[in-house]
Amino acid sequence: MAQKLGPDARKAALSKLEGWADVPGRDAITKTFVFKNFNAAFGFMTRAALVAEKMDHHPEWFNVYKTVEVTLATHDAGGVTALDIKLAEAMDRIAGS
Ligand code: H2B
Repeated sequence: MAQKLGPDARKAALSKLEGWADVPGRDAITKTFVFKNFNAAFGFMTRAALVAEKMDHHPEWFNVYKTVEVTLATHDAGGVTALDIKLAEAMDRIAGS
């Protein structure tokens, strides 16, 4: 099972990610993506969902119109693991393409 990242590894990983931040009061990371319209937001979610399913690692997310709020944590580990960093990187790639 994936292990929770220690404080140093967590900090290093977060510093390499653009726009991701710690969730206050919870061991998780979050980012709010804003797209140009609902179609772009839902396209992002569709593509990210396919990656998540392939990874067997799933986001918590909330969509309103063109905004998608994402929270990532590894539920089995009770915190942020390398899997969350990997999914965050994939989401950034998808959102940027
Ligand atoms: N997604 C996330 N974010 N955390 C998990 O711990 C997790 C998951 N566990 N997706 C997976 C599914 C697990 O329940 C299955 C059985 O592999």
